[in-house]
Amino acid sequence: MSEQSGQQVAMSQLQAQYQLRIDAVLSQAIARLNPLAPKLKAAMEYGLLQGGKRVRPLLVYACGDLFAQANDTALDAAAAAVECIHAYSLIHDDLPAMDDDDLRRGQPTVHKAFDEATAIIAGDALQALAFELLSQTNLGLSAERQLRMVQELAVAAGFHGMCGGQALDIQYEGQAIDSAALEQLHRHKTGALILTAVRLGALCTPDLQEPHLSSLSKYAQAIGLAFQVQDDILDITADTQTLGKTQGKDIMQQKSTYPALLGLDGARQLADQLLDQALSALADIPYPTQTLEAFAHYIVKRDF
Ligand code: GRG
Repeated sequence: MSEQSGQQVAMSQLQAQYQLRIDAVLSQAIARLNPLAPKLKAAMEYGLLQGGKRVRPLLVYACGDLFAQANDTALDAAAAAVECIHAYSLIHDDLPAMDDDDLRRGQPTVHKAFDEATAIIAGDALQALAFELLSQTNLGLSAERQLRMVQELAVAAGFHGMCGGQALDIQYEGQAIDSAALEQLHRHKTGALILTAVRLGALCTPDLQEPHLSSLSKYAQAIGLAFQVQDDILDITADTQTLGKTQGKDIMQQKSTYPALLGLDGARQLADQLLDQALSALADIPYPTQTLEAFAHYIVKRDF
């Protein structure tokens, strides 16, 4: 087996391990909800637990596991909180008022499987659940550290992060924008939550050193943008069944994308440059970063 395929096997085993771990944590969080509103609970469970690559929780775990003193209870809470925000964003993004999509993760979207009102409330409740999980008092971190984490997640999810990016996406629909505007959009819409996943994972280590957090943030910013560049490429090159969501949606909605701006080869080159940036940021960290390196490769080479 070549060194690279050996790394890929190790990476997929680790991914499977982290996926089982986050799925168990998320299932418990849903199971703990009382039966007051069974339809809402079912819609939350459907939006949260019906597949998904779990990229963001995997980043939380991989960053936490870099450091020997990472707190596992806090890592589970942070990973679950980030995934709840992500699941809420997908449910709302698929609504008729936004992307109006019928398919997500190979299944009917939440508003199709349930109804629009339930999908809106399920998204809202998942967002609240994220903060409920991250603000639990038994995580074993100092109150100051935990407050910092709650605040980072709030900023990443809100106006200065994902919601701001979503607003830009809607604003730019049908317009040709330049690469600076496209980058700004994606650094908010998808990049902010990926950055926060990495930072929260690292912040689960009580004596984390700020220079290490800063290098990890550079890594996260590079893979966050690379994730989106690859998403744009896959919207053209992959099929609906492989993607589990409607292929060609960007073109249909006249969205600016990296392949539209740079051509497919130009977009692939950009993804490779971002991969290099991510890898060089890791070089500054004096811990074994193989998992994060493999993860950066996966983000750029993934096919769904
Ligand atoms: C509704 C406030 C609000 C925000 C929505 C993230 C987002 C903002 C919309 C998603 C639209 C989209 C398709 C963005 C492209 C990149 C992306 C986030 C893809 C979906 O994430 P994956 O690939 O999904 O990690 P899975 O299903 O694997 O969890």
